[in-house]
Amino acid sequence: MNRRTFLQASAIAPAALGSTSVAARPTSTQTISSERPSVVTPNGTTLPLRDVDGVKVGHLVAEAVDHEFAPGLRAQCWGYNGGTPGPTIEATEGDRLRLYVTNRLPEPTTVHWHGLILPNGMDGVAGLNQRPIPVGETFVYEFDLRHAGTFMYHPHYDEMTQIALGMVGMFIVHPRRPVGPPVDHDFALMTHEFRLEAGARRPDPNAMADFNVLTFNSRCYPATEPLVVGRGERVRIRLGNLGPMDHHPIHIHGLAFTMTATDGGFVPKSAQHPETTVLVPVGTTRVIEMVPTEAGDWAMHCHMTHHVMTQMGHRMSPMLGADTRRLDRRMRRVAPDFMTMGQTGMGGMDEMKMPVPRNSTPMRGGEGPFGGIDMGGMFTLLKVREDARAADPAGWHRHRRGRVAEVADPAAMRRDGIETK
Ligand SMILES: [Cu+2]
Repeated sequence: MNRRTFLQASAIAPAALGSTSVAARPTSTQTISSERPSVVTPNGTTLPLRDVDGVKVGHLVAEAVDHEFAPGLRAQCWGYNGGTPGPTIEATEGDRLRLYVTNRLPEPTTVHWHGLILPNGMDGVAGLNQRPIPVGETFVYEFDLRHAGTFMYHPHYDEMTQIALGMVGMFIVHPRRPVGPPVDHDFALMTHEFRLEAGARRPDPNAMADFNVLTFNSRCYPATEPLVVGRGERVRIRLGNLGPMDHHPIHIHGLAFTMTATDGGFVPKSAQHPETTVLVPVGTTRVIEMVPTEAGDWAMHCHMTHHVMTQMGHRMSPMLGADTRRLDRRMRRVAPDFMTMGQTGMGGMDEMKMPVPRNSTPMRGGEGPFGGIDMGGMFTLLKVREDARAADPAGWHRHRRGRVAEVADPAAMRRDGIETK
């Protein structure tokens, strides 16, 4: 495979995205072992690796990418091989890797292989371990994968700018001999955050707080591809956080999971405990495993409430509980469409479909089976189906009769002694 076919292969996925109806397709181009599933990177790709005399050879191209976070929200980001995050690197303990890195950015870069134990000269810290890769130049990294785990990669030159614009990726090294029970699904999800002013074309790399585009694999809900799995199947989700500033407590509904590994290694069975939320601090990976027992559409999201909104303006006065009728009457004399918002909460915002500035999607989530889902940002869906292979990723769970919360029956309320007056 020459460089052009590499680039074509990696360019397919970003172009095809942007809608939740895109099937959660397998992204790996190589079968590493017949017993285990390849890692699926929702909304992402896997780096093609070519065997050359026993060495696995890959090519990363650091470059600007025209990126869509969600329908209606695009930005000029930086990434690898046409996308942010970059392609997931997937190999096996004991492999020797030769990774070429071409720099098509307007400034130097390097790649640091986060969590991997390597010869010092392969560690990628500009100035410390190597000279930076000049603009237009290709450097080569070559090392043995001595240990298995869930790692990441990112630049270690002008980290603030390059990481803030999206230059991150996952690096997965499967163990030679399986650790723990075999899984049926293996997903990789990177949390990230950007500051993108409404209407702006480029994320602000100087932001330190008030990030307003919170993402899984650089997508905001509803553009995050759902994770479709079978009831009773064993599921592994590898979470990685290379965001600039924020740690993310990732919560999954409908099940409990255990953390089986970090980027430091595998967690001994005796130290694993059940959780429903896992904190993924900046600069770490957290691998969780679970066996969903309940079919349904289960929310998976960061539990920081401001991280499940997209481009919400936070610099507004709190209106909750305010009586604004007189204010509204007076304001309408000069501005007939005037309307204050938030007096009863912000829940209806999503459904008002108010005009928004160009290239922005404040708060907007997606359309669910029961109406609007008012969460955007770092939100995705774990769809647990009886038959995951036959399931339509865009479809919704079919509820059994009487198994959905509904308006209460007055006779039943009387019977149960419930009074609402
Ligand atoms: Cu968060």
